[in-house]
Amino acid sequence: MATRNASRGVLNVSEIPTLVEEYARRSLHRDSGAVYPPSAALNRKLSVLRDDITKISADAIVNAANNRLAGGAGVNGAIQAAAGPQLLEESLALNGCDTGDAKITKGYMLPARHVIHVVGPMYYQHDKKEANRLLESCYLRGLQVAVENGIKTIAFPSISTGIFGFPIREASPIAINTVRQFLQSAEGNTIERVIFVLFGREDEQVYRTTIPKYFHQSE
Ligand code: AR6
Repeated sequence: MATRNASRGVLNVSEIPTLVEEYARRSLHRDSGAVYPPSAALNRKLSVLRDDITKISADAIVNAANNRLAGGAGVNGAIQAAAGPQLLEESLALNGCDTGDAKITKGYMLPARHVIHVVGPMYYQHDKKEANRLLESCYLRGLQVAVENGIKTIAFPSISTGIFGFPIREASPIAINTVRQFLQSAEGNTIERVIFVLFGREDEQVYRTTIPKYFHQSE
C-alpha cells in the first residue's frame, strides 16, 4: 500500500508505485499475449490505483466534464467540491468544450496544480465506432494539453464510464492503449507519470487485468 500524508489524506506521486514495482512484488500479473514490446522505461511511467482522484497531488488531474464545463455529479462534482467555487468560475468562462476535446484550469484548493477538463462521449448517443473515437480523443487531447502546459505528472479517472454509460470493459483498453501510444511517441516524451485512478474495486480489477496487455512485464 502507498503511504500518505496523514494530515490531509493527500497522496504524492512519489508515493504511488509504478508498474515496475507492482510487477516485482506481484501485485500485477504478467499477461501471456503482448500488444507492444516490453519497456521498463514506459512501465516506470504508469501507475494504477483505487482512490479519490481529488486527493492526488499530481501536476494535473483530469475531470470527466460536460460540454458547458458546468457543475455536475460523479467525479466532476467531487472535483468541484474539493477545488472550491473559483474552479467553476474559471471553467464557465471558457466557452464550453467539445466532446473529445480538453481545456485546462487551475486546481485552486486541490492538491493538484491544474485540472484538465475533458468531455467524454455519452455511450448511447453515438454508434460504437464514433464513441470509441471520441473516447480515444479525450485521452489524447488531455495528454496534449498537459504537454503544452509543461505538466509532467497527470492522473486520469475512467472517463465516460459513470453517468455517460460507457462499459468499462470496452473503455479501459482504449484508455490504456491511447496512453501507451502517446508515451512512446516523441510528443509524449516529457510526461513522467500517468496515473489511472479508479473509484470502484471492480473497475480497478478491470484495469489491472487490461494494463499488462499493453504494458507488458519487462523483466
Ligand atoms: N475519483 C475518481 N473517480 C471517481 C470519483 C473520484 N472522486 N468519483 C467518481 N469517479 P462520471 P462520466 C468515477 O459519472 O461518465 C457529470 O455529471 C466513477 O466511478 O463522473 O464521464 C459530468 O458533469 C466512474 O468510474 O463521468 C457529466 O455531465 C468515473 O469516475 C457526466 O457526469 C466517471 O464517472 C460525465 O459522465
